[in-house]
Amino acid sequence: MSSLITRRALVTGGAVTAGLLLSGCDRVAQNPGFRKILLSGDAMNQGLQRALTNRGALAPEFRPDQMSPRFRTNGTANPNTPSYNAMVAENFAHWRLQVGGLVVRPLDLSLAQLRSMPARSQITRHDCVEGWSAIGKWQGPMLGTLLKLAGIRDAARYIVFTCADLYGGQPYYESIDLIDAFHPQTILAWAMNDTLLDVGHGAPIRLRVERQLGYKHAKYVMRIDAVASLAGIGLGKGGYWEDRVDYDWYAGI
Ligand SMILES: Nc1nc2c(c(=O)[nH]1)N[C@H]1C(S)=C(S)[C@@H](COP(=O)(O)O)O[C@H]1N2
Ligand SMILES: [Mo]
Repeated sequence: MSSLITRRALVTGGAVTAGLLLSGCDRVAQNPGFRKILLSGDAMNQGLQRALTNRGALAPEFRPDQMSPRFRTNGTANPNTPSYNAMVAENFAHWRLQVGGLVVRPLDLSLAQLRSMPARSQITRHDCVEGWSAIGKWQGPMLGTLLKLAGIRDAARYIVFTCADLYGGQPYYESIDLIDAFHPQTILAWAMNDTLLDVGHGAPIRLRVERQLGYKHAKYVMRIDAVASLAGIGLGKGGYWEDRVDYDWYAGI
């Protein structure tokens, strides 16, 4: 089924659309029906979505004194597989990050290499759909820096993250488009709150994609692939929760 926005959908959603054009995207983003049409991955009308939302805007950043005293963990708090446990035991000395798919120069990076790259540091608010938020500080290279090193091919449209934790035997996975991939606040964090990222929060690296909801922030990232389509990834909706419980692929906030 195509979810492209039809003239009829625009007309019947006219009141919402008119308000949106006058007052920015917030109201429409809160309208569940409209979100569903707009935000469901490959099939969405990206041109319209971009026209309606300012994808380049920065997420709010906070002061150190605003950081949450406690930042809970959610989802997997420890992948606890034999291979992950072995990597923890040696402080990730032999952990490697693969960057591949539709790239000119596939990368195979050690944690030391990632930590030696220019890093961005940001204090941001994490919002989980389950109804909690926390403000934390994250540090790591911009994903865009890695993607430029690897050289994205013209056919690439999405960046897919494959994680070390398994759900029913399959790794957790997530994906974002190239706008978010090259957004300046999209980083591969190896530090949280000024200490090395711990196991609970995604050691040794986790994605921060600050304009989106918590489930997009893949922890325990092992592989990053540039792909032309989400059709071949998992069940095709671009992420573990998108495939399982129909969360929006575009979880912009
Ligand atoms: N690999 C992996 N990444 C994940 C999850 C997970 O279960 N596995 N849970 C997601 C959800 S729903 C949230 S809210 C955040 C939680 O991050 P935190 O544990 O650092 O609070 O991680 C996201 N990334
Ligand atoms: Mo979440």
